[in-house]
Amino acid sequence: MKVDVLTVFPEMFDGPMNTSMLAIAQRKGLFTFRAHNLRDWTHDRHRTTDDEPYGGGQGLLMKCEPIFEALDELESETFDPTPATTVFFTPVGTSFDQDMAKHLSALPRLIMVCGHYEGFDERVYERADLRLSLGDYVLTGGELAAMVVCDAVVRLIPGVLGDDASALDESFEDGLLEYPQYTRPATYRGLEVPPVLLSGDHAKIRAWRREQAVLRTARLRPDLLAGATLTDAERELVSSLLDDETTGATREGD
Ligand code: JFH
Repeated sequence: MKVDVLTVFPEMFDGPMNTSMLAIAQRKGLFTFRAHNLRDWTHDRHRTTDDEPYGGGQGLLMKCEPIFEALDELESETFDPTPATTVFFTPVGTSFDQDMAKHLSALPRLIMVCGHYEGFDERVYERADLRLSLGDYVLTGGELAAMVVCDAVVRLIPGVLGDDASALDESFEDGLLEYPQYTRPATYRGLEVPPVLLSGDHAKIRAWRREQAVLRTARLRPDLLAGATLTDAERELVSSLLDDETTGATREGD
């Protein structure tokens, strides 16, 4: 996968893109990343990328011209006929999630456009295949969102992790949260690892993990239960947990 980013702060990408998994993916040749300075597509002495909004109002907007010209150039690169998917980051875009990460990880080439100030002149969206947001909060620009999306997408490219990340993730995709996990030591500051995990009884461990995943989802993310497939016994377990919590009772082991 090739990722090109357009930004007025290309240096923001240096740390994340050259660290850990994203660096390894590039070294393995599974992922190519380039950050381009939008100011390289300006023509004035001050290399202006922003201007005041027509009709008045607070703040500045990203101008059309540098963005259109940069996209003209990147999309027409003759050494790379791979069609690009152009993504704009904006607080009013579709919320990024794991399904979108999977969708993007299968694409050959992404161009991500990061704005600053109060966002873009509306006409830039003529060039958008996708408008993405991370969630319902306002960042100062699209750069951090682009890095989050790169991170989530690149780990799904086959060969990037030791294991196939998407295969590994799928084993958890029963609509529930993950079960709790522990590593050595077995006792730390009086905190014990659940004895079943030390028992060596793999059937019992599997059953315990499933039960924990159900309980934890009911407690922390009850909204997810609607989309999960539970047995009748598991539904019982969930409703008894909810009953306990309204009466203030606790279950042994909680
Ligand atoms: C971005 C910014 C818009 C104006 C609320 C009411 C008025 C500041 C480019 C993504 C997520 C972003 C994001 C993405 C790209 C840009 C700053 C935009 C307004 C805000 C103010 C500029 C922000 N998930 N959050 N933020 N900005 N709006």
